Amino acid sequence: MPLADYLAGKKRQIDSFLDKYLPSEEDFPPRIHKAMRYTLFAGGKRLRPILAMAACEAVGGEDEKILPLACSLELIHTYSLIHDDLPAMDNDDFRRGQAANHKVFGEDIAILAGDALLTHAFLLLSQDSGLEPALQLRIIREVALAAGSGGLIGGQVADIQTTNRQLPPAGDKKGGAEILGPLLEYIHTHKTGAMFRVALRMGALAAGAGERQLQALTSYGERIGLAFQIIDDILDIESSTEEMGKPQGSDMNNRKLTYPASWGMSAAKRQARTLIEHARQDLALFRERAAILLELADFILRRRS
Ligand code: GRG
Repeated sequence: MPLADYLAGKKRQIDSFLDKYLPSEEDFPPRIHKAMRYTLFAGGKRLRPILAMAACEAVGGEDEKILPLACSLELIHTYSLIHDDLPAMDNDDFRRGQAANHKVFGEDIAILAGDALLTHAFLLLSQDSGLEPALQLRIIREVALAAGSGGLIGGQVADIQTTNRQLPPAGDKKGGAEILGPLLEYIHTHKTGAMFRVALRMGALAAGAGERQLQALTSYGERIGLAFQIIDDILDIESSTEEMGKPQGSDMNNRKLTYPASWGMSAAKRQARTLIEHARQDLALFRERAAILLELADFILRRRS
């Protein structure tokens, strides 16, 4: 099946599940439910749940069985986007092609909409999934760790703390590279990578993966997660330089610590290509069952949005 059809089919399944699962816009108090749905159904790619389902298939599991668990990742991801756009964080006015949540509902409701999506994620994770309870508990713990201060939130904090800070340039003989390299890697592997990593592990664990399979999918998840973020930074710069009067990407304007800003565009592109190549190699043991994950790795490298 062509990847575009696979992605569209999975997105339909995920959207339909989330639509049935979330409180309706009319449920009291309607404003919070409208705000939660506003950003959730604004057209995200649904990559994290799709990766969880594809990992489950690669190990030989039935991906539909983990649909609810996988959807919890989209709730967490959407909460992080809503909070990231707030004036106290990245202060972005647009998200997913429409006005940011706080621009429509106000900062107070946007904060609460993010909080509610995060809370609903764990409600969903704790529903009876048909998995062995100890296994489900392990998955819930892994998601909590990935979303918490040792994962997504930790990465966001390091990102905030380095934004607009004077850091030594990468070529600095007094240790620019030594400071920048680990910091950059920490931000990327945590802010973006942690949710990709746990998506792959969730799918693998739910399908009963053995240790070698689990390690291979973990490594694949870490590599595509890092590549995804590098590509995101490259796209941010490229999309802005294409626009008149906007000479640099918003991350550059905010002086964010990114690969292209620190190492240059060509090195960043090379790095992303190498990561995807290695991620593809991680999949060798799954043979033909890895077809979709192989295509997803290429998709991450090729993506334009
Ligand atoms: C506020 C705790 C907290 C974390 C924020 C997600 C995040 C961390 C920041 C968003 C800023 C950003 C642009 C990060 C780059 C990587 C990323 C997460 C991009 C958006 O993910 P996509 O492309 O988005 O999967 P869609 O809309 O398709 O779901």
